[in-house]
Amino acid sequence: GHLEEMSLPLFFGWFLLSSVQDKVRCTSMDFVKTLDTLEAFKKHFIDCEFTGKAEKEVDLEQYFKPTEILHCTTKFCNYGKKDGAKEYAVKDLYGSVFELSLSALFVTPRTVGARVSLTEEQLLLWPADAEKEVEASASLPLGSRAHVSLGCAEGVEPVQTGLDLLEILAVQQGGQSGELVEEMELGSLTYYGEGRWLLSLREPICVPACFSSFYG
Ligand code: 2AM
Repeated sequence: GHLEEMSLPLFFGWFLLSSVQDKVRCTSMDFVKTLDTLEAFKKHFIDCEFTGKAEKEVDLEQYFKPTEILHCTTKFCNYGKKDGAKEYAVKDLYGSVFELSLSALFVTPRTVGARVSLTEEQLLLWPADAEKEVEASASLPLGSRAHVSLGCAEGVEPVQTGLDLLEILAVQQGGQSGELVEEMELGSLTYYGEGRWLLSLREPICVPACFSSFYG
């Protein structure tokens, strides 16, 4: 009945503990600020029409609206309406704290996010169809979509962050290596065309995160 359906959350995921949220926000803000100062970024920025207005300068800090609760979605259930929501049986690990490894930061004209590299144990919580929902990424390894959404441009839905990551990984897998733009303090910055940038972190950022759910 109606009540039963309501007992499923909007989504399950790993929620970054509040003690590390600020650190991750600061790191990504620094990255975005640095990107904004690079000549290569300004050049491509105009090419790809980040804003739709080629001439206009953009302040990336203003451009992306920050995500409220930093987390890595595992299963999007949509209160039970999503396929497989009921079968997502994860009760025994509910409330456990895991250590997530953030291995890259990425920016596109739509979103900014952090890639999460999942361990074997964490992959047990990863839905088998997460990558298959997107045609271009169907052959990517399980867990490729795992990310923490850090911000979205005005009018962009949060689901877009994972789709943007999958697009970048599909370009990588397709044998296009991207254009190495710069060795930065945090790692190497690569441009994948169409306004897509990925900073591969030299040292992954490890953050504790609680496996739980969000009802909203
Ligand atoms: P996110 O994982 O990139 O942040 C509520 O909207 C949360 O569920 C957000 O965290 C959002 O994106 C995620 N989400 C929304 N729709 C989704 C979908 N169709 N598939 C997977 N995750 C989704």
